[in-house]
Amino acid sequence: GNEPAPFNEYEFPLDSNWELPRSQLVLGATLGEGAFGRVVMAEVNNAIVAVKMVKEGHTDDDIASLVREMEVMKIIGRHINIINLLGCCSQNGPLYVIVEFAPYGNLKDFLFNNRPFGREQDRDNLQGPPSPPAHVITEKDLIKFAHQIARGMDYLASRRCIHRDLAARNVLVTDDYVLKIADFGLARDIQTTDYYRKNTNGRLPIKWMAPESLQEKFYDSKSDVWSYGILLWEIMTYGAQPYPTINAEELYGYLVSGQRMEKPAKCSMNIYILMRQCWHFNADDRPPFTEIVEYMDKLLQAKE
Ligand code: ACK
Repeated sequence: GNEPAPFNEYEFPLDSNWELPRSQLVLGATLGEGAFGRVVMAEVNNAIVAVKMVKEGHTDDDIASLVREMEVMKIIGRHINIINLLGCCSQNGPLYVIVEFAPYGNLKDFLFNNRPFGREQDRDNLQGPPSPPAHVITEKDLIKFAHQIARGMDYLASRRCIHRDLAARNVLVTDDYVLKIADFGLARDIQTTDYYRKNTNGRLPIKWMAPESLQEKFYDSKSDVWSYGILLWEIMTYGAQPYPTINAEELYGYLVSGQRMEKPAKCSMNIYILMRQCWHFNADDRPPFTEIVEYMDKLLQAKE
């Protein structure tokens, strides 16, 4: 029927490696909501954490994908540049998946809100004049950001994890400018996802997709490398909107014809060369994340 599901409708096997007592968890403000899930801030033993849960009106599939996401996180293991699993509450109540909290939110908004130049031209719903940036982000910081994301992706690729939606909106910012890739454990049902529909911010996720993903729904680490190239472009523009003049229907033709985004004004040629390598039409010609990490190591050493 349409009755809301009672919260102990589901039973999960107890995993004592990860289970935390519910009584230790104090739930706080909602950080955000997705299509099927909600992320809430919480406190456990004086530490701030983020808790993922399903929303009211969820389906059995929503529960199943949250469980799968948690199991993927357990299997992948820890790395500094990913949002790590901390524990769960799975018994006698709603499923809570407890992960690291990122106090500065997503990278796109973080870069945009701390632009050292105009924040007027590109904002969707800017109200009033922007306040001065709270953080000073230098060009070297931008390269360090790109480096950290490459290291996180190299780790995920080594664990056979394909992200499928790598973008600045899915990278979170924590203390000391440590970046963490989020949502890598999300089961993405590519067949049923309508990539041509705008997301809640009015953005088209297709602009991060490799040509083979657009055309054949094919994803592997090399399609993640393509998306990494778009993410590099987002970083070097402090959170601009990729291909602002191209609509969804035109994008594939634009890429097939060999056209690519131009070098952003504040981007060094070394970084632009890397972007262009990530955007090779032929996936085999794109560098693996291991090589991207080495390339960035050298760039940073040269800046010492
Ligand atoms: O883009 P945001 O500001 O950052 O809005 C989304 C929202 O919750 C739904 O995913 C935010 N969010 C997700 N995971 C975390 C986390 N671990 N720490 C802080 N915020 C998070 C995300």
